[in-house]
Amino acid sequence: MSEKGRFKEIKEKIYIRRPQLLLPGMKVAEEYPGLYEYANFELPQEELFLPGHGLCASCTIGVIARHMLKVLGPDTVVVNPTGCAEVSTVVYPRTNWAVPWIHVAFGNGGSVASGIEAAIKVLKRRGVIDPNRKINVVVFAGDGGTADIGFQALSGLLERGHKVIYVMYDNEGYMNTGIQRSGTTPLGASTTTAPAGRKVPGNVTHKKPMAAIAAAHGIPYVATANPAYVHDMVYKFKKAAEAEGPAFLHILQSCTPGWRFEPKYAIRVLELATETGYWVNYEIDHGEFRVTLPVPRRKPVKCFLELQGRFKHLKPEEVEAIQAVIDRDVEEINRIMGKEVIGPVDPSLPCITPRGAR
Ligand SMILES: Cc1ncc(C[n+]2csc(CCOP(=O)(O)OP(=O)(O)O)c2C)c(N)n1
Ligand code: SF4
Ligand SMILES: [Mg+2]
Repeated sequence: MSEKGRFKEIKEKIYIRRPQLLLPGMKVAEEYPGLYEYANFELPQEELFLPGHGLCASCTIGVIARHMLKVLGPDTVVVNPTGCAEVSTVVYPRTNWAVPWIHVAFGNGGSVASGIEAAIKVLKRRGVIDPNRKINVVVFAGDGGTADIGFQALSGLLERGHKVIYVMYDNEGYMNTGIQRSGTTPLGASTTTAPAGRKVPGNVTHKKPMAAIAAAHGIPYVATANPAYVHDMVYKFKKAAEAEGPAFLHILQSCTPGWRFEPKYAIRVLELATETGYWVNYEIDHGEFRVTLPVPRRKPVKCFLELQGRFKHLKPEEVEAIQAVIDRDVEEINRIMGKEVIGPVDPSLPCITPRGAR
């Protein structure tokens, strides 16, 4: 990356090399014209993620959980390490999950899900459960519970090949405990443990590329998703459920108090993440890489950053440095795809596209 402003000043002290976003030698998928036809199925009316939860106004964890269960259905066991999703949905004696649900510690989601999947297999073999019954086992975990403390449990699950869908909802920090930095907090974001100050421009590390790390385990299905694009996200839940082994979904999730935007912008800010190329929606299906939401012309990343209080302290040259990181990621993706799937920055695009104008 091009280090500028305070990023440059602290370079000697802090490790800020950008990690690999994608795997070297990644194979590009054949064109798949049926992509959206595949996702064009009726979602059931039935709600399995029930209203009445305690998530903040406009928290997009609810959008993810609700659609996940609409696709996976009632025969789903949810393993939920502690985090916002857990503390806000299961306050004794009530629950918002109309499916079997188990609370686990902060770091052991992968291990508990592995055990449940293995137990279901044994019970099927012994005839206690109908062997033809399809039961989904899902880990629904935050970025802290996945990229940090839950990392080894996740890696074990992936290397052993358990048929588990691992959903990491990524609000880019430990939000439930007061907005601490995590391994997926982006460069330049101010958090309570990576505060912006006169010398330090907020977080000085790059976002851990969890999808690439999961894909490096050689599992059948990996994807990134964004709840502002529900159609794409739903398609990926379906693909994950159909995978013959582990599936890992890295889903960006906007957090009102952690990212500091007005609640009405919860979906807007997620749209801007994709429209600016900050977040690229892709899948790695049996090792084949495909961008599922191409962006012909990009908005400048400042559109995404400006909407959020956690980036308010950044100087123009630091915003430029973040833009340079994104430009390089986009270049890498286009190089692997062998064509331009994410277009150049077009400064004439308005940051906020009026509703109905797209
Ligand atoms: C071993 C351990 N350390 C710390 C905690 C306190 N704790 C609970 S949830 C959490 C952060 C969760 O972050 P994340 O997984 O990103 O979920 P989010 O709150 O952002 O939804 C922490 C630090 C804990 N429960 N267990
Ligand atoms: S703190 Fe953030 S992630 Fe947690 S419930 Fe509120 S909006 Fe959702
Ligand atoms: Mg988090």
